[in-house]
Amino acid sequence: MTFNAASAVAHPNIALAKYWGKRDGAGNYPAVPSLSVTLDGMATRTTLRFDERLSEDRFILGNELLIGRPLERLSRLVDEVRLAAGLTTRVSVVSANDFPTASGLASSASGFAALALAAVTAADLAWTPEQVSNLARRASASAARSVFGGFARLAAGPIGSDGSVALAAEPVAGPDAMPMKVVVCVTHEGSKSVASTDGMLRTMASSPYYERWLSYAVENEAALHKALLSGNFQEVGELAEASALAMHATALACGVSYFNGATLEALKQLRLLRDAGLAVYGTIDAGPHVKVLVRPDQEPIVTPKLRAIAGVVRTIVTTPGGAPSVERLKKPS
Ligand code: 2P0
Repeated sequence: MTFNAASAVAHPNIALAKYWGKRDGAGNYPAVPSLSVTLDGMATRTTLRFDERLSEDRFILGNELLIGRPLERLSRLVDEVRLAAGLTTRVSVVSANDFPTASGLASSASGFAALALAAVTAADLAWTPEQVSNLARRASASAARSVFGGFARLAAGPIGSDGSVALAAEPVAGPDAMPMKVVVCVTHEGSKSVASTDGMLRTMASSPYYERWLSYAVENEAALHKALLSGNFQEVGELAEASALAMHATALACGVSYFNGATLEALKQLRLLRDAGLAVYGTIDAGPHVKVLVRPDQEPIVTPKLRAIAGVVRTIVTTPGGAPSVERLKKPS
């Protein structure tokens, strides 16, 4: 019996310039470019084993055995690896996040990045990070960015492709390029109300502001990219908050809402802290949590104020992080 197994650890990323919306047709290509920071301090660990005794793929996420659509989505990614490696063997996968799953804390980004890396390594494919990123993107576009550490960019996808054009994220700058802390304000411990893919598809189909979002997101990402490379923290923060607000306004206009009361309260507190002279900026993904960008020297002042906001359950202080890691596992003796 062959023994092919690998274990990967990947970190979530937070888009500073947001991806929201897909190209029409196959391939899961984003309609807009996005730019993210990968975070230390939160991780998904995934162990994958090709196992000839199995007749079906078996995935355990946390303590849950996956069935139905979530299982099919994971199996589809592994199918691409099997095809490339000439394998038909089913896999057993055990994956765990050390932070809430499917709640807007980018667990699909770290989850699919870790799965892609573990599957490619276990199958003995000598793929480049770009190939792994392209594989992860097809499952979940934000995952393409978590294949890289530091700051990473994912371009918009081609128009009218049948899905066969490769599109990977690209590293833009290392984790030390812009000193910052990202304080995650957790405002709810459960799952989010609308899955991101569904929220995106509804926004594309019925938001009156979607066309404007498409052009705005391109301008915002280009400006943010430039501000990052020139080391202008304030401009990066302002553009990141603007991207998140524009994305959520576009979604809200057709009834796709991710905010709760604490989300709005946290945004208000950020405005008050800025009025008091602190450089703090918020960003929100497909969930109610607010991630706050702050200069490292101001973080000890800001975090207690964030924790005191009504509805903030807890805070997680993170820094820009490194690329994922992977190890091939040896057969137990
Ligand atoms: C992002 N989000 O750029 C944006 C901002 C959430 C808000 O990418 O459909 O799980 O699997 O490609 O990547 C979340 O959506 O969506 C996301 P799919 P994904 O991080």
